[in-house]
Amino acid sequence: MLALLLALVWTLGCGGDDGGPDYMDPPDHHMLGPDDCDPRIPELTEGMMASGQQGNIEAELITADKIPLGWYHNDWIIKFTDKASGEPLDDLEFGEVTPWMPAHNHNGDNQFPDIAKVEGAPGEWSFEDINITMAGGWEFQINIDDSAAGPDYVVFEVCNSQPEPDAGE
Ligand SMILES: [Cu+2]
Repeated sequence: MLALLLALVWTLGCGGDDGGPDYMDPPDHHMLGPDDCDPRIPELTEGMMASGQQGNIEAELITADKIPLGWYHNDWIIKFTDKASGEPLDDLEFGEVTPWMPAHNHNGDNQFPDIAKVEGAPGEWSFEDINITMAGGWEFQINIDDSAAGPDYVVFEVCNSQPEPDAGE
């Protein structure tokens, strides 16, 4: 019964074609599973880099509690540096920060990670409870600003290729 309910919520929660790139759209929404990430979307790895779209800030995944990416709760530590100077960024301001599934245009059930500076680790920030609610391709979108480096928009593209855990797990 729970599985049926979840399937219903799932169906309602994920819209149809968003007009995005074709490879983002799985052929059948109900067939999402381990094989549905486009091969261009990488698995999560330590040391994975993401460059801000405005060229001001670089980000590196230092570590994560689940590698590869897993369902629901994920904790990451990311190091941010000024792309021009290479200096670690310890005084960042964060705008919207969210996991996002481009194929269906949804976030992780409106749950957003808790962000904190990692004490004693230059440029490193922790993101707790990144909520990954489906298998498939995800973005971790970070809107960010730094008084020296400038504003930027950093996106980590990652695949959730794991099978869904049983309810209650
Ligand atoms: Cu989805």
